[in-house]
Amino acid sequence: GVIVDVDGNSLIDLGSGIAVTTVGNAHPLVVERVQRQVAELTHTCFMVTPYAGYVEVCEALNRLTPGDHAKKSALFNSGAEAVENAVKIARAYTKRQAVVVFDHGYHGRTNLTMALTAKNMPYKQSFGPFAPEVYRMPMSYPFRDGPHGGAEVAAWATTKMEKEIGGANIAAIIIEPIQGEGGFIVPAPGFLPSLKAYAAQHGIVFVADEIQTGFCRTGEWFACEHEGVIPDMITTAKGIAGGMPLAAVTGRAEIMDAVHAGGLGGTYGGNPVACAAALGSIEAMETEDLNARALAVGAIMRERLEALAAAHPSVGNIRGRGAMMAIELIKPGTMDPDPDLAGRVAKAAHAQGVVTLTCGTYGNVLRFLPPLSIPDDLLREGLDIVAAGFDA
Ligand code: PLZ
Repeated sequence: GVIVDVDGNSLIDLGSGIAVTTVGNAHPLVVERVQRQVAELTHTCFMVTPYAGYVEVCEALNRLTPGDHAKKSALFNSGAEAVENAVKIARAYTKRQAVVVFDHGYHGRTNLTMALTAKNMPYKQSFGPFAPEVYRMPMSYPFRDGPHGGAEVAAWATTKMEKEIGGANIAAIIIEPIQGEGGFIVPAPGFLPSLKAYAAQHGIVFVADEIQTGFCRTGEWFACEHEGVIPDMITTAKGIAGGMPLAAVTGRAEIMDAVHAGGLGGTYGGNPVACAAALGSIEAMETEDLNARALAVGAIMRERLEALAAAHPSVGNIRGRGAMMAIELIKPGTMDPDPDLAGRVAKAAHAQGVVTLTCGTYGNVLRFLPPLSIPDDLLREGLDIVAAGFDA
């Protein structure tokens, strides 16, 4: 929970390296497995000479992801690479090309994932042209939508899909169950299940991008479980491996098997050391019941953030689930975003020893995603320092 910088300053970590160190930095179970693995074997390409660690991570993913259908997994190096591969697999399976994404969505910085990502600056500006056959639909954003239910907003999106693309041409619908970089936007209840139902009706692969929300962050293994949604495919990364680079695509076996042999891969994907770290992280999550811990961390954050909102009308909205909480800042009495205030508070908190992250399409959201190993008193201290930043 504490980062010490080169000058010896201690910083309370409320960002986890962008949702990565969920089990904490250098968790003993991760360190022990990584050290053992690195002394034994650092690399052999899985496509040439397979090894047990890769298979064990895939088995864990198939077991932990929602749904009891037959599943298969493939491992990659980064979240963006996992999302790219999810698109490749969905296209091969459906023999269709169109990919649907949403306003405020974030899926990575490679060429295809830039196209999937909504926000121009800083992710896309000057970097085009972007990949074709990507269609962006309205997202349920309760704070800014007004009083529209999830099913109603989903109907706007599915009608637009039907009219502008045609359901029979859509390979995949890709959505973050809670949007990350886009502003920790939790869609209204019913939005995700309605999209999933539309996908099922039209033979579209429903892909949950759980790269930021996954692995106990929200108090469930995966955020789509809060609404009982079972995705056809799920992308994971970040929290999966306690800080080592690893990502995965897990999907229905018949979808994953649609790709020809040799069609997916890469030199390093599922590197043995990263797999050892993942097995250690997953063991920590299971033995320490980190889903329960995420809910406890979330309750502390919500209480502190509610007190903050009561004192500061610039806090327009508190939202999130479990240990993934955010506040959206506005100019009091309006709905106008206040990115300047978000930046100033983040800077003040940093100067006083707390790492926070900003996010949001309008840059006006402060997000809190501490490591789940953070002690309660340190978390409270960190949030008090953030509150002092508002007072200042
Ligand atoms: N999908 C939902 O959150 C990564 C990146 C921040 P990579 N988000 C943090 C930045 O400024 O680059 C992310 C995500 C979701 C995909 C990705 C991409 O994962 O491992 O960064 O490629």
